[in-house]
Amino acid sequence: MTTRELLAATLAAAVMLPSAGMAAPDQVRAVVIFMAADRNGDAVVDRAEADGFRAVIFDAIDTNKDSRVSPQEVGVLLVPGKENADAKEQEKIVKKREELLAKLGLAKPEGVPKDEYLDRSGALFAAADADKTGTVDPAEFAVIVEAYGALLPK
Ligand SMILES: [Ca+2]
Ligand SMILES: [Ca+2]
Repeated sequence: MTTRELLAATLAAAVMLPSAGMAAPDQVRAVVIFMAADRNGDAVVDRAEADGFRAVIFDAIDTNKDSRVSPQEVGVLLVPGKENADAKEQEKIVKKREELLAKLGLAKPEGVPKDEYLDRSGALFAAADADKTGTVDPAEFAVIVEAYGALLPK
């Protein structure tokens, strides 16, 4: 799985926010993302791994490498453009992007800088680490993927 594919999967998971009766493919996706984040393979994600993972995701989103992720950069990942889209279709795509960006907290026109995206305070990690062990296990991670996927990515 390439970073780009992983990113698309993560974002997709993020926008599916807490849905009742998570389908099997989503659970598989959560596991795949977990395995990618768990660099040393000890079956838990520690803070350094979580930060590293977010940095990888950030770099993949930041296609123009200006150290900010703009609504445009995220938008095309969330809702790919269509070739030969008529005005009405184009409007739909734009609307859908705006909706999802707002949901993910990435709608700021000036973009989100890397330090903000990386969550230096570790608030997201702390929230994910429900049992306060300092590590995130697959069950805790699944909650993040389900609820905050983009914040992993943010
Ligand atoms: Ca680990
Ligand atoms: Ca950028």
